[in-house]
Amino acid sequence: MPAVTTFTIPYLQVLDEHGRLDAKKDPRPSREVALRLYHGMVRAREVDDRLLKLQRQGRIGTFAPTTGQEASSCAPALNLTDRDWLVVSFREAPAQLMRGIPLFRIFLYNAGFEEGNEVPEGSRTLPLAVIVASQALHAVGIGQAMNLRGEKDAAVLVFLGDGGTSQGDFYEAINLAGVWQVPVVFVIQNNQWAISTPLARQTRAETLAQKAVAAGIPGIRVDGNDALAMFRATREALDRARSGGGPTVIEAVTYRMRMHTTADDPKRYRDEAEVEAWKAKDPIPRFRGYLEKRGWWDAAREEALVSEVRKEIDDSVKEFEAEAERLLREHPDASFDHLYAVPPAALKAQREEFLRRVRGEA
Ligand SMILES: Cc1ncc(C[n+]2csc(CCOP(=O)(O)OP(=O)(O)O)c2C)c(N)n1
Ligand SMILES: [Mg+2]
Repeated sequence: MPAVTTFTIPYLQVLDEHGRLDAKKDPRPSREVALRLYHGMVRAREVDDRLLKLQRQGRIGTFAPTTGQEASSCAPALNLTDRDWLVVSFREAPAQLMRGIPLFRIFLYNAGFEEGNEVPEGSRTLPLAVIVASQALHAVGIGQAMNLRGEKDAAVLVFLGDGGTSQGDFYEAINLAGVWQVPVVFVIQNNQWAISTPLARQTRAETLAQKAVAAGIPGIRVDGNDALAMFRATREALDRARSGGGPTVIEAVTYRMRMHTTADDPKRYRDEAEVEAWKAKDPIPRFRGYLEKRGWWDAAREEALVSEVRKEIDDSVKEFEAEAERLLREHPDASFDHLYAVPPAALKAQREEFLRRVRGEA
């Protein structure tokens, strides 16, 4: 039978696991841009380490670690202009930080304060979405609003997970993205796991990128632990989106090195040998090797960067704890606020009792 159609899914890798550069594919970022990217990745890793300690000390609530996913989160965000929109899920603190979300807000959010989800005035960044894949629809909505308003030279970058691609929201989003030709770049963080569900139980498809084919839009698979490949793929897709070329799906192949959230123990469902194997593909030392070969980095700079970032984190933790204390003092019953539009009597009574206890009256 003749084929009605055939398709291929390109794969982009610039720096392989051994740090070997494919010079023809090198996007050749300027020194300044490359160092900004590296700073963002190291900062995100240090923040993740601190979040885990704060959680273990009971100073924040549960959070979703990002270790291992720094290249696939930071590099796309680095390519955004102030006119572009950023739409994130719960595991994109590296992208949020790259975008300029103040660090203390990341801590505050993970300590359970909704104020942690506030974005700076005028920033085209959405509060993070916890409802898996819902944000893909929000991104397409923003993209279509841009189309209707005739807004040019701006794009939307949206992140979702491998598990998110099994949601109806994702298929609806990419389908309409194709029909409407919205300026949206979808980055699928294929970190191999959706809590305890491995990719093999998520889909029978060979790649997640090929899901774009059914929506009539370009799909590409990228080594998500290769900062240069992620930088190049997202830059090209965003440029195309901004110039009227429509949406793109980018599958970033990466790995969730830590637990799903701190409420979960991955040793119960995955083999530690798998985690060990992925350690060799760590995006940070791989990109550092590239910077060193270009003469842009060395041990002294590394030491200075790590101590600068740790100092910033110390200061931000103080800022977060002071802010949390103020919020609790001014509004201790905030957690009762948004449960119901019309609170049931029992909840009202609980709230009043809670407040009496806070005031030391009960
Ligand atoms: C609609 C919906 N269903 C279920 C959940 C509970 N949940 C939170 S994260 C998650 C798995 C997400 O996996 P993936 O999309 O691969 O993202 P990752 O956690 O790996 O970053 C689930 C099922 C949710 N938040 N939203
Ligand atoms: Mg996942």
